[in-house]
Amino acid sequence: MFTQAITRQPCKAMIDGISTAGLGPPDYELACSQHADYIAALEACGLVVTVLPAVQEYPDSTFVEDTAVMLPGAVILTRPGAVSRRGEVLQIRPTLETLVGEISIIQPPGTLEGGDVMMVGTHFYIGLSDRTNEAGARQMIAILEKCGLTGSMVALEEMLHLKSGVSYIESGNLLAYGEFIGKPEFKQFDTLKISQSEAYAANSLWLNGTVLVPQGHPDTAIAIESRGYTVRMLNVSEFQKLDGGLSCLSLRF
Ligand code: CIR
Repeated sequence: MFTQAITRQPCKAMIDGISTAGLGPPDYELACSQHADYIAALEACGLVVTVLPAVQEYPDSTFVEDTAVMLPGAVILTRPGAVSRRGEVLQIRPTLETLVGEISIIQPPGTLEGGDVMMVGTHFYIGLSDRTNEAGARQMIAILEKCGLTGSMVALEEMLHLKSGVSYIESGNLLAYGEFIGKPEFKQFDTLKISQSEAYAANSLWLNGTVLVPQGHPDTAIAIESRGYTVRMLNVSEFQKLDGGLSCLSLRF
């Protein structure tokens, strides 16, 4: 169960965020209103939400998930592969220091972004992507092992982050899209296959029994509901324009 989350308000500079989506620039005002709905959804799932102020210097800073990995009683500060995002880690560090005991930091030449990390109980899958390299993943696995946890690497070919295409929704259930369908690393899960037309919903978010699903992906919502979950749809269109999904907008612990 999650009890807390950290989010960061979008900044006006988000229109300059990194994007490959081809959906046009985000609307800042609409993004703020969608962000407020997102916070309300986290609260409705029982989380106490810390909302950090916008940081204009970092257009992508609302995607706090990439800056840290939350472990039980500890946190790993990342070193984003996207150079323009590295300073976001310093911005969030003081908040994490007040909330969590032990802090570890990914060191050069390692790179790691939280979007590449998927937690399944005490095991962490780490995607090797354009943003997370093997040196970063190795460092993370060493930190996990010191905490009595485990990690393993999963190579990515197509997606931005591991969790752009795969989400663990607890109880053995996994959402998977594209290159992740049928991956041997995930064969022990009961996989719910996400179709091309609903690819963006592969990044859905389990929160204490409820699954947040991006609005406009009805087949995914129905499939998740049929497995006994409560589904809550959220419109995050302005974040999708920057390649960001539901998980990217918070750190949960
Ligand atoms: C980026 O390219 O870094 C941002 N525009 C989107 C980050 C999305 N984060 C995530 O999937 N965890």
